[in-house]
Amino acid sequence: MKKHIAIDLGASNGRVLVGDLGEFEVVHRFVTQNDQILGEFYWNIQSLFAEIKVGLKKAFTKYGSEITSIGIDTWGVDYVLTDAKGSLVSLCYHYRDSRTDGLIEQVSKQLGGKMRIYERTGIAFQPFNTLYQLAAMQRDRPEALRAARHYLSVPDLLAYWLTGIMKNERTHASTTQLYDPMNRTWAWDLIDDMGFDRSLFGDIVDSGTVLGSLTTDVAHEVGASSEVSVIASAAHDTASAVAAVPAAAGQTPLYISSGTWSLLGVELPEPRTDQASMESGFTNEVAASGGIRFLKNIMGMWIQQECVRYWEGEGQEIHWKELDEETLQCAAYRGYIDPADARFLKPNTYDNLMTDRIDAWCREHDLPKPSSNGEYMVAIYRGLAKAYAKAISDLESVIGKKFTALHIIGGGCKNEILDQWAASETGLTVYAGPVEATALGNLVVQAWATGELESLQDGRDRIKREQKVKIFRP
Ligand code: LFR
Repeated sequence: MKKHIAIDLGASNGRVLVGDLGEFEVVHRFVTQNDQILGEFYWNIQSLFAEIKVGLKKAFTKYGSEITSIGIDTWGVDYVLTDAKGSLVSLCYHYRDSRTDGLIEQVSKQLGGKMRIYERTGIAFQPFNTLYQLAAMQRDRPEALRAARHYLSVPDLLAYWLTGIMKNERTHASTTQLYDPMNRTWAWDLIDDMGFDRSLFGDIVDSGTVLGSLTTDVAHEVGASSEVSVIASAAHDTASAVAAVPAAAGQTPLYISSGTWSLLGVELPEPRTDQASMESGFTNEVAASGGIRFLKNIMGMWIQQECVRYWEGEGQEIHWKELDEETLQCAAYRGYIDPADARFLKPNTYDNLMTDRIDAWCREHDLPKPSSNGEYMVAIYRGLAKAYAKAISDLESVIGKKFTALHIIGGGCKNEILDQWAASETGLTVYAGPVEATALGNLVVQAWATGELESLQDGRDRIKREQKVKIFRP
């Protein structure tokens, strides 16, 4: 099989991977840098582009002309606006920036209520959705919004910087809460009612669309041949991950794409925008296949990552293996948090640390507060396992289906404590793996686009055959 490059950017780190589904190699890993500048929270987008080029160079140095295409996926909802010539009109905000606080209520009123927004977009109400980010821009930086001519998601922008071609990829567009999954186009009525300029929103292309080749400059810089094409893979990372769930044809696998977030759900042929789906917090994002990822955002490894970042900042050396051992020794500690509590969404600040928020939650719920790193981890993992169980029972009642198995895919499935606790709390058999689901899904979409796979299911079949999965029983 031919080789493809998957550029896969998550909220904590990114990787550039070369592979052909059976075998792959991560040639470059890097931290996805962000910065807090004068109280606002941004992605360091140029450093991400620089790291991508480092990865491409390593890939082409090693695999040269075996490589036929490149695809990019990133986290959802974040974007930039450019002027007519493609320059950014503002920095690239991080979705955890506070400027959208309170905007769900305000925008919902302006647009005639939550039910209308949900019926038109199917997207669950998260303060970071692109809709609220653009509303904040309209309020705080109207001149910048007026200067803007193009909306590009983060992966659309990175593809543009590689090729000079601007398109809006569909799975990512669907995360904005300005996309209409029934008519498969932008939700023009909401865009009009918000007073956004329609011309900002460009052509939407399907996952698997060949965008074009690298610009001559980039090709030269990274040592690529001119035949390599850049493909809009499933540009939303979760859509890529779901494309790699190792499930057989005809199944409706229940999955958690586990990383900074835990995205729990199923695939459905059509969106579900009834009241029960809205009230239980389910979202309808577009899948690589064009179907619907009906899923719930559960705060995932983020809470743990912020605790560890704080401890490391205080000079503690954290080794994951030791932390896991300590966590297991603390399993008798009975505290836990509700990861859905909004207080856990934002990054540490010196006067509002994640560990303090966990203490406060336990205090308010008459639970003992954690007294060691291990107990903090217990509180987080137990809280996550309980949140998974609740989301699965909500899902079962909304779609009227019972599950017996749960696929946990992505980097978070390396956490075997959580895999086991998830099995025990949900009563389901957990299949953990593949770890690199997102990058593999990205490769699958490219192999499908270039005609090496007949269908996305063929990709899943190969992953099922060739990638390692660990089983955890309740
Ligand atoms: C996961 C993810 C989720 C999205 C969140 C914010 O990486 O893409 O699907 O809701 O990040 O963009």
